Amino acid sequence: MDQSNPSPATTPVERPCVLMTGAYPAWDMQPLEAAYRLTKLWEADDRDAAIAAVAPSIRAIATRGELGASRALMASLPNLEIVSIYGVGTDAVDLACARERGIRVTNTPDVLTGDVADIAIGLTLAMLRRIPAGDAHVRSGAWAKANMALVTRLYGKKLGIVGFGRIGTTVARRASGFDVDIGYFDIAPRADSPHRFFSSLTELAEWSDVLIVTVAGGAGTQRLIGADVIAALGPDSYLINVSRGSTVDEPALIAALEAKAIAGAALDVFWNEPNIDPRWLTLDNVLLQPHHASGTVETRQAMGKLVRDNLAAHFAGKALITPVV
Ligand code: 8YV
Repeated sequence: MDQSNPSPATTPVERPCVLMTGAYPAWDMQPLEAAYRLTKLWEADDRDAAIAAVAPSIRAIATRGELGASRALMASLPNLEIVSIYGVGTDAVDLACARERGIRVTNTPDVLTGDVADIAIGLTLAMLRRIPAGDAHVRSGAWAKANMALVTRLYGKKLGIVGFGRIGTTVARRASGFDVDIGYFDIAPRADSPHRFFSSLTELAEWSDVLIVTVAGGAGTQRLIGADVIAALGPDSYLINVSRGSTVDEPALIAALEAKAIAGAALDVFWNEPNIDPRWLTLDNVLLQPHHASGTVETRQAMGKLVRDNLAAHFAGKALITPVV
């Protein structure tokens, strides 16, 4: 057989160029390396120079929820076709810019809902029952000298949920097993929910012993949990945030915690992550997590697969699996 003219099937196909804003786990990086030519921004000493060197060839951005893709980044990539987010939040991607340019955007909804709801419940229990303080009490040897101070119970309490979408409704389902009263705030009541709807966030905060924030981040929810809502919670109530740091007025929350104007706050998300306000570290009535609500092996594997499947669908000319734009 004549080998001089390889058949089209054996002609190497040029791998599309993908810009990655941040690292994914090794189990994603390997298949991504195999399918695409990757530019890894986190490895670049000079980020702008690294982008400029490959800009015309980049057809996709693979990003993470908190890293997103700004208008400036997209503007520097003239042949960008798709932004695929490893995360459900789209707030860090300039969706208006994507729409203007016909750039597709995908995210990873559903696969992380259960984990985020789990951490909301976990943070609530850990905060009210002071589980980290109990651990410290045992480790420090303080237990031999005195019993730990008494804490407060979860069951029987009033639990308010801000944002009653996928994550909020799943938190409600989880919380139902803890014998709590559940209320929620959203733009409209949900006909399929037995729980009490509040059209006023301040009224929900006044009613709640624990207020769990699950609402999506973005311009529309920026500082939604403001000084008024925090004041309405009062000195015996707790705030739990698993949404975005941007949804809470941080200076107002820190001031309320310092003054013991609310009982405590458990937070997975912050402004300026991961370089958070140092005042958080000085407070004894907070429980801090490193934006890790979706950080289980199972969920991160599912998120990575969904990013890869969306990119593969796009480059195969097929329908996107979880399109945002
Ligand atoms: C992830 C998130 O922590 O889903 C989101 O919007 O912020 C998180 O699940 C993040 O995207 C992983 O980097």
